[in-house]
Amino acid sequence: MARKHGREGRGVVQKALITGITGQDGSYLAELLLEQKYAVWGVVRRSSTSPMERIEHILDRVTVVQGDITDLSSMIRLVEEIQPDEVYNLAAQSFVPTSWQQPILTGHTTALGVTNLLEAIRVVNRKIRFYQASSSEMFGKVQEVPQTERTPFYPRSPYGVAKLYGHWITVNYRESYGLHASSGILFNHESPRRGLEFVTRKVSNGVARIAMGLDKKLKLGNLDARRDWGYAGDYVEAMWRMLQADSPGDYVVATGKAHSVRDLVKVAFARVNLEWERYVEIDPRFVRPAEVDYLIGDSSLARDKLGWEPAVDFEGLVHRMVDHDLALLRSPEGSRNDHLPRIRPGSLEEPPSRIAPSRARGRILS
Ligand code: NAP
Ligand code: G4F
Repeated sequence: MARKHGREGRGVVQKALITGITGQDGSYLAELLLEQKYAVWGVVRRSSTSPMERIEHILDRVTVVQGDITDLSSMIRLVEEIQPDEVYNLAAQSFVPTSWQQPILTGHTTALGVTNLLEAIRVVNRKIRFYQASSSEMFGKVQEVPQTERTPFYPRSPYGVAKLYGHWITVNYRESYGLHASSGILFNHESPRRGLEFVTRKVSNGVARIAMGLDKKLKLGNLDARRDWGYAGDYVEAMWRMLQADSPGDYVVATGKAHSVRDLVKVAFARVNLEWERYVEIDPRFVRPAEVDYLIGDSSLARDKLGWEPAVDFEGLVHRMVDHDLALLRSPEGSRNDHLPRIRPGSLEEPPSRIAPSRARGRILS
């Protein structure tokens, strides 16, 4: 049975530690926990530029602490100092194409990083509740439609393989040490805060730029891939609910509806009354070495046991994102700076796939 509210109602302020607080999900989760009257700490890694864009509006209400998920000593230090009631591990190298370019870094961060945090909890206080951000990418070449908690995994990228390690080590620490450690197998979830390299935001931003006359074309990869896309604001609530349940578990979190990248493009261009066929071009640089063709989740368990359900549907999500990017470009900052926001050719969204060796040589595939 899920607790409906944090323990603040019982006179004790709950303490939460979030890794990945500067990311899309971290920012929404921090907002949710603040609403629930938690004291929130967020782990931020040292950088020469500020990564605080998504949490600037709540910086006065969260405590930012320095650490890196790949560094066990900083994880132990933070857990020891803060003594959180709940730890949410959202930190990861989360962009699938980058995982082919930096497979070892992806393994250190997205896989072994999970063990660092679990070790910190095991050593410091086994009563701390733990959430692991697992992923539908673990289903990869899907063995069953729709995917449930019992569907066998078949990852198709170094990222998917790393997430699978993170998933199983969470299950293992639960079973080995009795930790309240839960794994949310979340399907794709998006928002206006999504990174520009992911396809939904690339499309919403591209459509807004074309509607404003700033770009002429939008270059994409595989339009046939299908995803079960939901809204990030809805999905962080499922994370929280998992840690309020009496016992830990694994939960698929999904809308149960799949759409193709082509559908996404159609809905996004229709929002600004443009015909997508005139603007979209296929660019083989964005086709992946191994694709995940079709993800669709069955979240019956999360609905039954956690009382969770999504509120925003696919069209609502795409409209929200396109409207946001249009407003951003029309804002004083956007109209002054043609560079805002824009994905530059040769930027991190390009996978190394299908690039002929002669072209790849001498290029920085960052
Ligand atoms: P995101 O926007 O890419 O955020 C990733 C976060 O991890 C950022 O705050 C990043 O910090 C931090 N990070 C990366 N490497 C780190 C390190 N070595 N030490 C500490 N922090 C580090 O990802 P998201 O979309 O919010 O997703 C959150 C989590 O859910 C990720 O684990 C992702 O793999 C997983 N997930 C996401 C989805 C989805 O559809 N969004 C679906 C399933 C699972 P910087 O700001 O410094 O880069
Ligand atoms: O938006 P994407 O890059 O997301 P992807 O690979 O599904 O991964 C996201 O969801 C996972 C959950 O399943 C998370 F675990 C992961 O961290 C991340 O948040 O690509 C979605 C689909 C792919 O099939 C891709 O091939 O869109 C296709 N696509 C087509 N053209 C493109 C493009 N993707 C990107 N990024 N850029 C394109 O130009």
